Amino acid sequence: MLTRIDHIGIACSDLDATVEFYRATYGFELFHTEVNEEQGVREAMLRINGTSDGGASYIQLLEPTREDSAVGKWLARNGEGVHHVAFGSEDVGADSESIRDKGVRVLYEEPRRGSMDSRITFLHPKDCHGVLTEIVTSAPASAKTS
Ligand code: CMX
Ligand code: CO
Repeated sequence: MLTRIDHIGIACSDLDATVEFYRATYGFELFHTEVNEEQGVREAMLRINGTSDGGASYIQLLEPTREDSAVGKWLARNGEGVHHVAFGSEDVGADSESIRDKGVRVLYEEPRRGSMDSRITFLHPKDCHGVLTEIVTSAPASAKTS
C-alpha cells in the first residue's frame, strides 16, 4: 500500500546554491546528503515532516554527476524543475509488482538502493500521465546515516 508522499525530486544545476535557497527562503534544513553513482546524482534531502509510522516527507534536490544520467539528460532538455514524485510504501517489491500487473511499466526488475539506504523503483512517466513516479520503502530509522 502507498501511504504517503515520501519526496518530491527536483533537478538543479548547483546543489549547494539550491540547498541554500531552500534554507534561506523556507527554513528547510539539510537532513542528509550523498552521491549515488548508480543513479548519477549528488543529492540533498531536506526533511519537511515526520509521521507516526516512522516515515517522513522530504524535498530531494538532485544535481547530475554526469551528462548522460537521467537527471543530466532531463536538465539539458528542460532546465531546473520538478523531476519526479515519490510515494512511500511498506513494501516496494510487492507494490511495484501489483502496479506492473495493471500494465504500467516498472523500470527495474528488482528495487535498487535509493537515498539513505531506502529501496526504490520507478514507473515510466509515459504510463503515468507524464509524471515520473518513484516508489520508496524507507530503511529503518536507525539505519540512516548522514
Ligand atoms: N518526467 C516526465 N517525463 C519524462 C521525464 C521526467 N522526469 N524524463 C523523461 N521524460 C519523457 C521525455 O519528455 C520524453 O518524452 P517525449 O518522447 O514525449 O519527448 C520521454 O520521456 C523519453 O525521454 P528521454 O529524454 O529519451 O529519456 P529516457 O527515455 O532515456 O529516460 C526515464 C527516461 C524515465 C526512463 C529515465 O529518466 C529513468 O530511468 N528514470 C529513473 C531513474 C531516475 O530518474 N534517477 C534519478 C533520481 C534518483 C532518485 O530519485 O533517487
Ligand atoms: Co527520488
